[in-house]
Amino acid sequence: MGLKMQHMALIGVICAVLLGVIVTVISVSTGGSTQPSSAGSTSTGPFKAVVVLNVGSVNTTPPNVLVLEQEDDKAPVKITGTLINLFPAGNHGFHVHESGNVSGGCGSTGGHYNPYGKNHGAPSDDERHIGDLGNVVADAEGKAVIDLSDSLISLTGEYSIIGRAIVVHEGSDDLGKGGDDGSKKTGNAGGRRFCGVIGTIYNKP
Ligand SMILES: [Cu+2]
Ligand SMILES: [Zn+2]
Repeated sequence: MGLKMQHMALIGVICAVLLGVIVTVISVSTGGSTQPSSAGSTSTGPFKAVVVLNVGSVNTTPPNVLVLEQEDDKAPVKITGTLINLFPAGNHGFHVHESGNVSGGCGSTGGHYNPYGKNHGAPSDDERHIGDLGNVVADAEGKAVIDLSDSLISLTGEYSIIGRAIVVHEGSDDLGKGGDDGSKKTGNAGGRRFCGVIGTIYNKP
C-alpha cells in the first residue's frame, strides 16, 4: 500500500514537471513571434491619432472628429475630417496649442506649440510656430472639409504633438502678416471656438 502511494506521488510529480515544460515551450514560442513586431512599432510608422473636438462653445452630435496620419517619422502628417457648426463662413484659425489641458476649456491649452521660440506665421513659412496650420474654411452651412498635409508637425519623436490640443478659432488667422504685435504671436484669430486633445490610435500588429 505504502509503495503504491509512493508510485502515484512520483507519477504526479512527473506529470507536473512535464506540464511545466510544455507550458514554458508554448509561452516561449508565442513570445518569440510577437516580440519583434511590438518592439518595431515603437520606432517605425505608420502613426495614427484622433482628435475629438468636443470642448468649447460648439458641441455637435456626433462630435467633430479629425484623423491624423503619418507614414513614418520623416513623413508629413495628413489631417482629414469634416467640421460642422462652424460659423461664420470663411477662414477660421487652425492651430496645435502647446498643452492638452482642457480642464478650463480651450482657454487652458496655452499658446501655439512653439518649442523653437519662433514668430507666428503661415504653414508654408520657415518662420512659424510648429503649431501654425493656417486656416480652415467654413462654407455657408458651417461645414469645413479638412484635407491638409504638414511637414513640420509630427506624431512621434521629441517634438510630437500627441497629447497637445488642436484649436479652431472664431476668426481668421492673418498668418503673421497683420503688421502688429498680435499678428506675430497669434495671428489675431480671435477667441477659441472649439478644441480637442490629440490622442494616439493604437494599431495592434
Ligand atoms: Cu490657436
Ligand atoms: Zn502661431
